[in-house]
Amino acid sequence: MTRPPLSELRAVIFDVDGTLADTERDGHRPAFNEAFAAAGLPYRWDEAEYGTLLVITGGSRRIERYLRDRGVPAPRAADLAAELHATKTARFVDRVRAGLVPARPGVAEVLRELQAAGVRLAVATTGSREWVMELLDGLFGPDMFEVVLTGTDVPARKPDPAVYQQTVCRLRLPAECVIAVEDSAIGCSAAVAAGLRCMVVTNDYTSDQDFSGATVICDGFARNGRRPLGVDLLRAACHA
Ligand code: XBP
Ligand code: MG
Repeated sequence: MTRPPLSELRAVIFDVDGTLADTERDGHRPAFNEAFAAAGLPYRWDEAEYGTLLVITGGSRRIERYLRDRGVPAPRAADLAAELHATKTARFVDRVRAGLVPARPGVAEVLRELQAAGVRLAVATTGSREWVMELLDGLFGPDMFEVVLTGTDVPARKPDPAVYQQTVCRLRLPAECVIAVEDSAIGCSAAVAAGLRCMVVTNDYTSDQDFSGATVICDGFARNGRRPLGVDLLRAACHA
């Protein structure tokens, strides 16, 4: 899709899991495993298997699919998944409060740089509201993001574009003035389907994915002492 060049970048919408914070491998994954253990279930997701399960967005849906694949019948799988996910969420919040879920290196500097340049900041995530606000407030302070929409707030999770469409709507800006920052192909598809440009900042779980819809792809916000990605790069992305 060819988009007209921008005269001005007005807002950036960030994904959370894998983008603003390193949540998945050492945050959500152990919390899921603690929930299985607390329920007396034998399931444990190791790092590699968890990576394959990330194609199913939404923790409750992820558990439900896993249970279905192991022969648990549909209604029981849905109920059990909801129960397990409630425990998982509580365990994940414990990890957040204990400071075990870090921001990605360099991302706080990028946020501050954008804020200082007058660019509005928002969040569009598939994660659940019960933990998202606590994590964002703890990592970046309570006033960093003007709009935060979560998987709890929308009828369908990424790659459905709903969370991006609603975030753009809340910002009251045309999509052409906004760029999304994502870590995964699923998230990038959601942003592009909402009419947004998308910068992808990959991580270990996503570096091999197909980002054909992305405007810019990089592998970190800051590395080897180099200046973090900031306003200049995001502006360049908008003109690509
Ligand atoms: C994130 C997700 C979430 C998290 C777990 O995707 O799919 O399900 O893995 O959080 P994205 P919950 O980064 O594309 O938004 O357990 O709260 O769903
Ligand atoms: Mg993500």
